Amino acid sequence: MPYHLDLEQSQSFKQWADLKRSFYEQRGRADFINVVELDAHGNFSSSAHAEIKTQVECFNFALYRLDDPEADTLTILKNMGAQLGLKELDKNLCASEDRVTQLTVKDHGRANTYIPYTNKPIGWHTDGYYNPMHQRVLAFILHCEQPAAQGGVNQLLDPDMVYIHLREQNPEFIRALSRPEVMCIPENIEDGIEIRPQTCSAVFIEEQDHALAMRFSKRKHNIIWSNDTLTQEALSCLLEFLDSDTPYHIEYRLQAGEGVINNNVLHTRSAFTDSAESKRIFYRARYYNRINMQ
Ligand SMILES: O=C(O)CCC(=O)C(=O)O
Ligand SMILES: [Fe+2]
Repeated sequence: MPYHLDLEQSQSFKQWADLKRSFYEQRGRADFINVVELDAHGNFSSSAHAEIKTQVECFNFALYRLDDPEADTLTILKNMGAQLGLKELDKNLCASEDRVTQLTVKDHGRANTYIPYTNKPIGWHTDGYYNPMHQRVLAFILHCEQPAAQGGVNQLLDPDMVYIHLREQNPEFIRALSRPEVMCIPENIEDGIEIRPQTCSAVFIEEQDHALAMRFSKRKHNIIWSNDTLTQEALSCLLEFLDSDTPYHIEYRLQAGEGVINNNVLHTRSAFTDSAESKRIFYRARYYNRINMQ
């Protein structure tokens, strides 16, 4: 069976690349601000269900807005996760018991050494790029309970479009970045105790049903890349694409009650400033499976 991620199948790849581009041509960047409306509890109406399903199939993400949310955010996120076919939540080092992380500026404890808990910008990454392979983060929901007074804008980029760009530049870039040891994250040791073992992985990983997943971070600190010429060239090409502006780079500033449902797309966050009235409160729920809607 020919399929688009097989490097020997240039015809299937071309058809898929053209189809993906056509989705973005039909939608247009400006249209992404037309987010899917949900009720206060995050229940999907049948039209919202169909809309989210289509958008996730085309772009790997969908933006939503809750109508005047009242229930607590954890309950809403779990409700949405269930409707998206998302099951197992990721156990994060800093997540609370129920594995949904609240992201706010925290100024004490271990958390303050992790950039997400500061007001600093975060560069291009997919979530959980350091997780062990059996706990790959394949989807997450990022939800805004309250935006910052200023800044805190997210950019989103569908990994499929990154793959297409790299493969069109040089299919060998894909081969290099699909090697299972191309990117290594050293073990995490705190107070002499290993809290995470070293993990090596590919950047591009083929999941079930030929879905593409990506593990990546632009951070230089604590990532050891293969230093062969091909990998280094592929990385330069990837970084150049990420830092460029294409029709696939979607920028959005989430407002209170809004969020993004996604198959772990690449994303960034700009720096922000909190005020007493508007302290940025975001939630992040990570899952080990992809969005799966009937
Ligand atoms: O705060 C945000 O907008 C995004 C945070 C993020 O990407 C992360 O914590 O992985
Ligand atoms: Fe993230």
